[in-house]
Amino acid sequence: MSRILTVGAAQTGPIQRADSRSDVVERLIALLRQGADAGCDLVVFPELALTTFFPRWWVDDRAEFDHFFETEMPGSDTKPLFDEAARLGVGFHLGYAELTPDGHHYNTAILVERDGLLAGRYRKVHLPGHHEHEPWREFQHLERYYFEPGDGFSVFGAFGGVVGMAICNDRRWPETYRVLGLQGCEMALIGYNTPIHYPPDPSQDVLQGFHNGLVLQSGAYQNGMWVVGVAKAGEEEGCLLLGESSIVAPSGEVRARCTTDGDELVVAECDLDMCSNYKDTLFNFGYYRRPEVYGRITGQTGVEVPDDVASSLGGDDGTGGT
Ligand code: CDT
Repeated sequence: MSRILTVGAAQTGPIQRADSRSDVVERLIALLRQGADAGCDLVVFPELALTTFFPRWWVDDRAEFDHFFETEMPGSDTKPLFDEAARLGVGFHLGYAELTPDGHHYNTAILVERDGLLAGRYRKVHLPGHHEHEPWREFQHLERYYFEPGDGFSVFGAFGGVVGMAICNDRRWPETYRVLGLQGCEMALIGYNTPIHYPPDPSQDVLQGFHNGLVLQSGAYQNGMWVVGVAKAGEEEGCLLLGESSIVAPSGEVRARCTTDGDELVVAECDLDMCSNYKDTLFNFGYYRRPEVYGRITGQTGVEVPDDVASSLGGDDGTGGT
C-alpha cells in the first residue's frame, strides 16, 4: 500500500495583538481549503497559531495574559476549523497556548486526523528565552515565564505512519529528533515563531534563515524522517519573524519552501517509505549506535570540561556563558 502523504506547510503572516481569534481562525480555514484543493491529507500550522507571540511582553501578573490561552480544544472559536477540516477530510496540526483545567500553562501542539479525531498532543520541552523582565531587550522572549515545560517526545500512529511533534526551539536540539527517531518517527511536525533579531548576540541575526535550514535538514537526514517546519512570519507588533517554512525529505533535501512573509501554503508529496532508505542503511540505529558511550547525553546538562583539560587551559575552564 502506498504511503505517500500530501502535506501542506501552512505558514501564516503576522498576527497582531488586536486580531480576534475568529479572524485568525478564518485565515487558517482559508489555508486549509487551499490545502484541500491541492489534495493535502495533512495541513501543518505554526506554533501559537491563534494569537500574536505574546511572550514578547512582560506583565507583572501572568494571569493578565491568560486570555491568550485556550482552556478547551476545540473551543467555540476553534470549532469551525475542526468542523471544516472534518468536512474536507483533511487532517491538521495546530500550535496554541494551553491552559489546563488544573491551572497549568503549556506551549502545545495537537495533531488531528482526517476524521476530525485527536491523534496526539505535544507540550514544548525546550523553552527558550528568559524568565525575568529584561528591559534592555528590544522585545522580551519570556517563554520561561509564561509556560511550564512538557514532559517528553512521543510519536503517534496517524496518517498511515509514525508521526511526531516538536515546537520551535526544540528544532535546534538534536536530542529532539533523535528521541523521536528512536521511536520510529517518520515525520516530525514543527511550528515556529523565530524573531530575526536575537538580542543576546545580534551577530546571529543574518544567519537565522541559514540556521533554520541547517537544523531542519540535519534533523531529517540524521534520523531518516520527513520534517515539516512551519513559521508564523513577517512583522508582528514591530518584531520581524522568519518565514522560510519548509518541507524536508529524509535525504535532507528541501522539497518545498515558502518564499513570502505572509499566509502561504506550500505542498509536497511525502513518501513515508523513503524513510527506510536511511533508517535501514547509514542510520540503522540498532546496528550502528553505541549508547554505552553516550551516557553524558542524559547524565548531564551543562558542559563539564575534564579536570586535566581544564588545568591545561591555565584556570579558565572554557565554560563561560554569554
Ligand atoms: N518560539 C521560539 O522557540 N523561538 C526561538 C527563539 C530563540 S531566541 C530566544 C527559536 O528557537 O526560534
